[in-house]
This record gives sequence, C-alpha cells and structure tokens, in this order.
Amino acid sequence: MPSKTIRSKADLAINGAAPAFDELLHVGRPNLGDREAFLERVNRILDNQWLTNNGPMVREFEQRIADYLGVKHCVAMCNGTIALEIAIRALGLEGEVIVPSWTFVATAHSLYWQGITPVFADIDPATHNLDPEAVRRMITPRTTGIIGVHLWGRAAPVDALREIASEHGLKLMFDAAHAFGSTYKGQSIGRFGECEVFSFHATKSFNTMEGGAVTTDDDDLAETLRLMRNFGFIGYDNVIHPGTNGKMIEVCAAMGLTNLERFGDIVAVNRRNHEAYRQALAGIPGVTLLGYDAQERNSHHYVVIEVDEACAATRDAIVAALQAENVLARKYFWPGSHRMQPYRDLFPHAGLMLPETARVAERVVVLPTGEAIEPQQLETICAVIRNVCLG
Ligand code: T4K
Repeated sequence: MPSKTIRSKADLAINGAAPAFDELLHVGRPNLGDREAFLERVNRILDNQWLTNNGPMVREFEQRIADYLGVKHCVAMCNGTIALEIAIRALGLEGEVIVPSWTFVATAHSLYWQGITPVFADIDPATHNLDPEAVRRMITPRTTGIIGVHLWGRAAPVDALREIASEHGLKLMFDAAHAFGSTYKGQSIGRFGECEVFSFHATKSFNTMEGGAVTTDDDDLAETLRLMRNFGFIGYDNVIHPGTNGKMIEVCAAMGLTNLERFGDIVAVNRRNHEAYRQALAGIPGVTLLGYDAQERNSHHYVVIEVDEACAATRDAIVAALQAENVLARKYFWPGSHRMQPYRDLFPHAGLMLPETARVAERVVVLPTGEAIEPQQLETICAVIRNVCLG
C-alpha cells in the first residue's frame, strides 16, 4: 500500500474508523526544560536589553557546552546548516568533498551551496554510517575533504576515516547533528577531526529552538569561526575576514542552558523508550530495531526500525498504518540525498555506487520518542505495527 500525504486530521480516519490518538504523535516533538527557569532567563535578557551579538547568555552557553563535551572551543551558531557552511569554508574545502548520501540533505547542501561538489559514498548497513572502503573508492585528485556523519547519534568510523584522510592529505570534519551526548571510544563526540558540527534544532534531543555549534580543540580555527559568524568583524570598525551572519541569539542560548540542566533526564526517558520498543517489537519477522553500541553513550533519540523482505507488510504500509492512527512516523532520509535535487539531475548515476544506501533507504521507519510520548502510547504504536505485520 503506498503511503499517502497527510494534509489534515480528517484525512487520517481510514474506513470511517477513529484514529487511535486524538493528538498527532510526531517524530521530533521537542523536549522542553523547566519553563520557569527558561522564563527567568528570558526576563534577564529583557532586563539586560542585550538580545544578540555574542551576549552574556551565549557566552555562558558556549562555556557550558565546551565543559560538558570536554572540548576547548564551542562556537555557537544560529543553526546547524550555517555552522556546517562556516566550518567548511573555514577549513578551506573546495573541489570535491566525500559525504554519505544517507543523511539529512543539509550535509550535502552545505557543500553545494558554496560551489563544492558533494561526492556520495556508500554506508555500512549495520551502522548506517560511512563505509571507509567506500570512501576510499570515491577519492579523486579533486578531493579535499571528508565529512563523516554520526548518524542516529552513533559515531562514524572515526579512526578509519582519520587514517584515510591523513594518507591522502584530506581535511576531516564531522556532522555531529545527531550526536550531542554520544561518545566514540569513551570520548565525547565534539573533539574529533578538525572540528565537529552540532545541530540544536527543536527536533533534536538537546535543543535551543534553532541553533548549532562548531566545536574544536584548534585555537586558530576557533578564532576564524568566530570571525566568520560575525561578518569578519574584530572590534567595532575593523573587518579582517570575509564573513556572514551565523550568530546565535540570546533567547536560544537561554533555551539551551535550560535544556542542558535536564538533558540527563531526557536521555533516561529515551533509553527507557528504546528498550520498551525493543521488547514490544521483538519477534515480528522482518522488523528489526537498529541497536545502539552498548559500549558507548548515546542520547537514544532515534528509534529506527528496518523492515525487510521477510516482513508480511511493506515499509510504506507500516508508515501509512501509523499515520492513519495519527502517528507521524518518518522515512527519514528517504530516498537518499543523491536522489534529491539538485543531485539527482547532476549525478544521475550516483546510485550505482550506493547499493547499501538504496537498500537501507527502502527499509527505515523512525518512531516517536522523547518526553512527549507516554508508555501507553508507545505500546499502542507497537500494537499498530504488530497488527499490520502479523494480521
Ligand atoms: N545534519 C544532519 C545530519 C541533520 O539531521 C540536520 C538537521 C542538519 C545537519 C542541519 O541542522 P539544522 O540546520 O536543522 O540545525 C528536521 C529538522 O528540521 C532538522 O533540524 C533535522 N536535521 C532533520 C533530521 O529533521 P523535519 O523535516 O523532521 O522537520 P519538521 O518540521 O517536519 O518537524 C518534525 C516533527 O516535529 C513535526 O512533525 C512536528 C514536530 N515539531 C517540530 C517543530 C519544529 C514540533 O512538535 N515542534 C516544533 O517546534 O526536519
């Protein structure tokens, strides 16, 4: 059964039956910290009359994030995409840069937007992260860098990518949009490659409404990033570098400081939800919950199931059944960046090198989690999946 576009609540009732949930349950419902603490911070901002441009709230936010991650510099930005663009430019990337296709399209767009060709490499189907051997195959004389993505918060193969980068004289950076609170070999994501880029969008486990950051241990790079996010200004009258407006505003930093205080609780809820999904979905032929690496920390923010040929229902039938019950499950990042525009027209044969990406893209469903979903709702979601798969 093909999935259909849901336009209104009325569209959701199938065969006249009422959907299971009155309210829509979304993938990406924001986790909110303590409202009073947030409002108190907003009042302080209003009292200060300092709304943006590296204000006290942003400076405190940067320090707290750097401490939390154990990294020297956190440069806060207005969102993850601009943070990627600025980091890419600060590293001097040009020509071709290798990225996964299986990621949010912002990873590729942030290169293309500045005249750099994103070259898509295939993934390891067990982790959904870049396959180092596939990366090697895509290197050409025009390649200047690799952007690894820690997809679903699971660390990319950092050591293997580092080895390839140093063998070929390439820059290595990471899109850590999903990986706040994750570790690689016990160390916080945020310290690997030349720099790492976070998204703190509303739909992330840790959010600043809109926001992002570049983190690095490199003093010179951090200084360049700070210049670039503020038009290249140093002081009031002196522009010493090309730049743009990538600044985080004070209210977003206030949200971040407030949410950071509750981040541990949110991770605990996510972990509990993930385990409940694992138990409730066990034993459905052809439905597999993508696991997390038990040796590493993860915010468990993404509940990813894969539906393969052994399942009695198709992936799209499961998504449609969930949407009919008011559960907005997602096929993130279907059909893969290489099949989105402009890449689809520019590189019509890219898919030939991406068989695993193509397979995974046809299998994934992401389910709701976080504080917005109750244990009972989670059980109902699993019952819908069992019904459609087992009849
Ligand atoms: N790299 C990677 C690997 C990324 O995943 C992303 C962003 C980036 C880079 C770029 O970072 P940013 O520039 O975004 O900081 C979302 C987010 O917009 C995007 O941040 C995220 N990745 C991507 C994976 O997902 P959608 O298409 O899910 O957004 P939307 O508006 O459909 O929201 C999802 C659901 O959440 C909705 O059904 C309703 C609910 N929702 C959403 C918002 C914004 C709420 O309940 N409240 C809200 O305020 O893209």
